[in-house]
Amino acid sequence: MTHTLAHIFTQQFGHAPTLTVRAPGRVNLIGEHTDYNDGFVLPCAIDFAAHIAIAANGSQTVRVYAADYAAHDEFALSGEMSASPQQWAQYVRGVVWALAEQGFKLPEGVNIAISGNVPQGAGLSSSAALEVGVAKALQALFDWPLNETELALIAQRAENAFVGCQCGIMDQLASARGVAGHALLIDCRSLETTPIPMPADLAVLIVHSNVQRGLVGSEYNTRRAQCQTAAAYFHAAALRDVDMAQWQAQHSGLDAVAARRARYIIQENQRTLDAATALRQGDTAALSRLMAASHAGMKTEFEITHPAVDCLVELMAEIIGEQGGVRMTGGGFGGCVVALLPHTLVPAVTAHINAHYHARTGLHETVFVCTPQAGVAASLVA
Ligand code: GAF
Repeated sequence: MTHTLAHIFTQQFGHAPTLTVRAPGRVNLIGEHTDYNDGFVLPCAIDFAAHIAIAANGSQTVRVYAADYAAHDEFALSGEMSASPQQWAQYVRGVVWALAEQGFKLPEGVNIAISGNVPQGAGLSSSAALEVGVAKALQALFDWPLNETELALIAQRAENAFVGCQCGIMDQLASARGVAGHALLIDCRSLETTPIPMPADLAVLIVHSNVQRGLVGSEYNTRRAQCQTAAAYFHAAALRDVDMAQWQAQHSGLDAVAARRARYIIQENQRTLDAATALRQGDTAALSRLMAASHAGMKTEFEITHPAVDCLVELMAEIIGEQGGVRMTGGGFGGCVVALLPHTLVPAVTAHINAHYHARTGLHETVFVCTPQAGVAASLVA
């Protein structure tokens, strides 16, 4: 992909790129909507990625070519950064804006070509991959002293303040700091990441419901506001600081919806820590219970699933049983389901979905088997 993109870059701009970057998407195994509550998440970077090719251009203009859309964007380095009507371009502009805000102003214009294969609107972080990829490309090109965690924070700032989605830090950190063959337990308060080896006998199966979802303009920001209301009610900095004993003792004065949302977050945080332990120990029965409880919580307490996604989870659980776990992954309201299961069960699970999912929902699933990948990396073009 990067080889082809380097070629496309040369065709577009009339010179070769200086370097290329690969920034992966992610799948979250458990710990949903816990990141912006300062809690814990357990994602891994996946085989799908955003690819960036870049070179300085000696002008005061940034020129961007999105190969997948055959679309262009162009903006000047001077003056206020304006919004683009093209959504993909917003991510690039947002990162350039967020870097400048942190004191990393581009010393000259750049030419950028981008391409990617992270399924969009699927809950696999195509936008975070693009943001982290652009941030890494600029950092590597200008040799700025920014580490992977700092790049992730800049990418998140772009998404929060420029694109307008109040996302947490999980997606950007997973893309920036993924470790091949491992899931990452992330403490979203300290930003400490602990790699947990994926047991060799377990496959990471991702099934897209093909219910499209969009984070911007979705209920995502509403959930975040409800969690903030609940944390303030409990006099806590974040819901991470509230435990079930406090919830039991004090929730009765809280609005019933916010109380449900808070209970889900408190329990999901604990499930995530427990799942990290279970993964370390290869305890698939525990993973099975924790992922099932996580899905049930997302369905009835946090109310972010979708009937077609619930149907997929039920179908997959029928075959997987206690040999692995299955749940919706990502922001919710559609998108993908993730399962951890023995490699040997993958054909039976996919056959079962194939036999029943379309009949029950009118939708066709898309199945991906992924292996946990390393995070973002830049390579000089020879
Ligand atoms: C989206 C957000 F971008 C993440 O920060 C996270 O909150 C996730 O939804 C839900 O766990 O991917």
